[in-house]
Order: sequence, then structure tokens, then C-alpha cells
Amino acid sequence: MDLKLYTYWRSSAAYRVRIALNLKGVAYESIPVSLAPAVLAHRESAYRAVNPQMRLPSLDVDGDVLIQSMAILEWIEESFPEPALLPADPILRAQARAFAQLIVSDIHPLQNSSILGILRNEYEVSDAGVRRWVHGAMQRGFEALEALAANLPADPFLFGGHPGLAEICLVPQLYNARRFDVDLSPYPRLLAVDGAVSELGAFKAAHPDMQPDAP
Ligand SMILES: N[C@@H](CCC(=O)N[C@@H](CS)C(=O)NCC(=O)O)C(=O)O
Repeated sequence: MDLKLYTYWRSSAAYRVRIALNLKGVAYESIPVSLAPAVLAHRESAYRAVNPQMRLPSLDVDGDVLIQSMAILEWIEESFPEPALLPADPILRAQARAFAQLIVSDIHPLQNSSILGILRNEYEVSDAGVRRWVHGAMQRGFEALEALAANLPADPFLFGGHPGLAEICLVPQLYNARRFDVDLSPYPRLLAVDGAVSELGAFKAAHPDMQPDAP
């Protein structure tokens, strides 16, 4: 199978997919698409032809293009079942999915670069206002995640003996939080999970700084 991942080193949605492919031990080729404000290669016609939404990531599977990181993660899980990204128990599976969705659906969209651009350019929100918006979105989300994590066994992973969907979504969101200087000290459980998985090769290799297009 020939896999090409359209990615950008600092894209947290692409970071999720990189971690999952690494955890499954699946080889892929990285095709960098720059989201840097001076380049915006994702808005050019070449990438629009790949993904009409002009967002990252996209995964080309033998010529079929998949978009949306959660759909891609589900395809990865269905195509490469081991190691499982979700626990076996249906209740725990729903809880792991909810943990991930809280990040993917409720935190990340509020701090995505094009949304912040709209706030700045169309609504004339100041840099300080945008920063408050981003911090608020992350703090509300992390507060809920910390409470959810506090009810889970300190394994050190969230939903079982190895990292899965929850960690795949959490680690890139914490990376974004650090980029925006969000104080993470109120979330010790989340930081403990982050510390535990950051030691693993699959997470290390997926880190933005390790990507071929990182400066
Ligand atoms: N829900 C989408 C979000 C994708 C997304 O917003 N990706 C960001 C990078 S992390 C992007 O391409 N931003 C460029 C833009 O918004 O123009 C997913 O999970 O794949």
C-alpha cells in the first residue's frame, strides 16, 4: 500500500495522523504543504485539487484521498487493527472517543489559523483579544479533560496499557497550547500523560521538530 501524507510540521491535526501511523508501524511518505503565512501553499490550486477544504492533513491511499483527521484515524484503525487505538469495552471506547472529540471538535476549531485570521481581519479583534480567545478556548477544554482524566486509572495511559486515540489527540493539542503560552500547570494529570507518551518512539518521530519541513 502506498501512503502519502499531506502534512505541515506544525499542523496539530496532521500530528495526530503521524502519531497513529507510527504507533501502527505503517510507513508513509510526507508531502509538506506550507501553512506559513508568507506561503499559504494549502490555498493554491495544486492542493485544492487534493483537498477542496484546503486544510491539512490529507492522506492519499493508493490514489484515494482521505481528509479530516478523525476519519483518517478511523481508516487507520480499521485497516491496521494492531495495536488497537481504542479499548475493547464499549463504555470505555465511547469515553475515549469523547475525550478525543472534545479536543478535535470543541477546542482545536476555535484556535485554527484561518479562524484566528477571520477574527483579526474581518472582526478587527486585536492581538490581545485573539490571545484571550485562544487561551479561553483551551482553558475551558483542558479543565474538562483534566476532570475526565482524574476519573481514569493513572496507568500512565488514559484508556489502557498503551496509548490510543485519546493520547493521539491530547499531545498535539498540548503542543499548540505551549505555542500560545497557555499555562498548563493547572492540568497535572494531562501533563503526566504527555510526559509518559513523549518518551515513546512513535510520539517522538511524529513531533513537529522532527518533520522534514521543520525549519
Ligand atoms: N477538522 C479538521 C481540521 C483540519 C485543520 O483545521 N487543519 C489545520 C492545520 S492543524 C489547517 O489546515 N489550517 C489551515 C486553514 O485553516 O486554513 C481535521 O481534524 O482534520
